[in-house]
Amino acid sequence: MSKLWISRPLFLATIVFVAAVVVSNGVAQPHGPIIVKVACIGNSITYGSGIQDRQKNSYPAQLQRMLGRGWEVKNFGSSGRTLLKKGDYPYWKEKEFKDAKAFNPDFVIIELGTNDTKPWNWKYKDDFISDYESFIHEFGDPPYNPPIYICIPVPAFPGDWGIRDSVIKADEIPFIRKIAAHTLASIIDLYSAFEGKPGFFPDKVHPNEDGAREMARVVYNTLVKDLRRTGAPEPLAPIPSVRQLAWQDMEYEGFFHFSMNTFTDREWGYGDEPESKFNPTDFNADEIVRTAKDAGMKGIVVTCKHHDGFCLWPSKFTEHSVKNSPWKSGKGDIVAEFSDACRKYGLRFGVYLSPWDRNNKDYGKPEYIAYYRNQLRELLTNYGNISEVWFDGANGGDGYYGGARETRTIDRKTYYAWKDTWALVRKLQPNAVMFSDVGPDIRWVGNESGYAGETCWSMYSPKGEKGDSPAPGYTKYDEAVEGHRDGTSWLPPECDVSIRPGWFYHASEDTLVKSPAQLFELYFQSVGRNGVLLLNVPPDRRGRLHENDVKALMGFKKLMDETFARNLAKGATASATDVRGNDDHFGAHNVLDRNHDTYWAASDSVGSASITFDLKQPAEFNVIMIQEYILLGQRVEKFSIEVWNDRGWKKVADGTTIGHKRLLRISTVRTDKVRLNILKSRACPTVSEFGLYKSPEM
Ligand code: FUL
Ligand code: CA
Repeated sequence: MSKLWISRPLFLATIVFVAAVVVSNGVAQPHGPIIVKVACIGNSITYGSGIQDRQKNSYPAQLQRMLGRGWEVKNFGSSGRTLLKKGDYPYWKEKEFKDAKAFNPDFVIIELGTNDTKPWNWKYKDDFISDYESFIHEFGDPPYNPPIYICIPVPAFPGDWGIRDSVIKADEIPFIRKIAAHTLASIIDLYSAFEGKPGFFPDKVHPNEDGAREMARVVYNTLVKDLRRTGAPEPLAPIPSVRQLAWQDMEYEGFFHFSMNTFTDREWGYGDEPESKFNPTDFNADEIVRTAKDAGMKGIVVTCKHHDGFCLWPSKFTEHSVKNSPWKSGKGDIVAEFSDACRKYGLRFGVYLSPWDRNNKDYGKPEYIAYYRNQLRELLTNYGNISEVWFDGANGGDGYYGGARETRTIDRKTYYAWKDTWALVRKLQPNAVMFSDVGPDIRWVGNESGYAGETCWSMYSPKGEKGDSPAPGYTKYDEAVEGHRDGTSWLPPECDVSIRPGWFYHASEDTLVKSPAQLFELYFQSVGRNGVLLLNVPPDRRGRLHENDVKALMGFKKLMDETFARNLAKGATASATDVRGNDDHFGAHNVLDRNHDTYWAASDSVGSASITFDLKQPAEFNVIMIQEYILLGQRVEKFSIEVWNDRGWKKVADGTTIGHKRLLRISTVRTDKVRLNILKSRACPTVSEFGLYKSPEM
């Protein structure tokens, strides 16, 4: 996020203006023409396999003719290539890839994915999204510099290349939509453009000359349409990164505290517990992760090592792990079983590796940092995609420390050299978000009760306890609950809380499991206040979730389903007191299209505006949902909701911040008109979605 921001439309408009001048003059400018460069990246379809005279007739060549002078379109197609790094012929390794980057394009068009559908490639489909996002990142900070266009592949007509239309339809299309949402890349839909038109594909896969012209036309139309679009709001820094957005979209994830403490009935082990105590009788990661998924969680975080230093995987660097336990005769690996199950069920997988280690003899000395990083390296290289790394803030104190049995304190600011540890994570798992009291991606919300502030900014500038520079375990964490309106970093809050009083399983707490209604309330106080809910459900000594906990999770899920199944604003008409540039692209209808990537925006000078919803018929609701288009920054700081009754507008709710999502509960009202008033905003407001719901009586 270090680059200077220039808004995409401004950037495009500048280019187009320049291009138009160049085109209309038709002659070289005094200083030589400014050329707008388009890189066409792709497989054989872009290359032009099977096209007669491909130099002239491939789609990039035809696009060049359509755009005319002032543009330079270059073909970087390479036959048979995959987007997947682990595919048989990854585009990543080609000279064309290097050349395309060196070309320094102003626009990038990516047409890849067709060869990825072959069964031997698609077995790596779990990597598709992250590989694609990394691919886009190779061109700089998306999407502004340069704008990226990603193509939904052309349909594959029945043939025998191993290319499968069913995969494009069922997997690639939703994946590409997700990628576009995360990266702000624009989509070019070649699939719809060619659906039911096998005539363009004599060999079932490659378009002929006419097909390539059609393709060029679709690309041309998309580019030109974008060029005409003016005036999206300038991003208001700081703004989220792709990995932060992906994390926030998850909204709800599971936390599993399971380790030595489960068997010793403790919360913090001293570090001297014998490995022989770790012995789950019926550990079942598959069932736990399936339950998490059924409960609506989109990811999980597992305590791979808690403060007592016991490792749930057979680390090479210590004897204090599952490898010396009776469980599976020392051959088991809890981390591997969890990560496999996550892959199977499509959940994100995160690791908790306690920086404090009460077992290690070197804790407090420089040697321990090397040890800690070695363990991090093991977790981040041997277990596939890791989506989150959880750095706890509890640090130093008494412990076993290899037999020393003493108290060791560390300097929280310097001991861990956090910047270097973070860099290691970035290198090994670039898509993972890192959690701690100070980020660098997401912040601890400042309490372990699972709630964010009613006012809750994604921006936060953590301070040290004495107002000096902060470190994990050394912050004024009370301030994290609300964040800072003028905070300099984008660090949205993760709200961690346990379904039971303790973080680890204790049979004595079996009757103290939070009720579905309590969990539902927490959901409103975390997800509904611009946070992510990280709900801990500790497996018991069997290594399974306790029946009472599962019951509560499912009861909570039922409440969510019943509440959010029907948006009563669906089908309403929306009209705003101000629409940016009177451009439909920013019109109020965008807040009802169930697409977070479209939004209503007001004009730059407008800090307060209203959107009125005409429901057409009276509806009863008690939940209101509002989302901001946070890709352009978090803006709104005051709003209210009014409903119409016979005598006029009546206020039913008000609030401050919105952010990713704001949920408000009110007593049930019945009306056919609702008004959202944005009363104060840091810059012109945006709203991406709005909903009205009826939750069951509790
Ligand atoms: C705290 C730890 O000390 C607790 O044991 C637990 O892991 C919780 C999530 O974080 O700082
Ligand atoms: Ca929308």
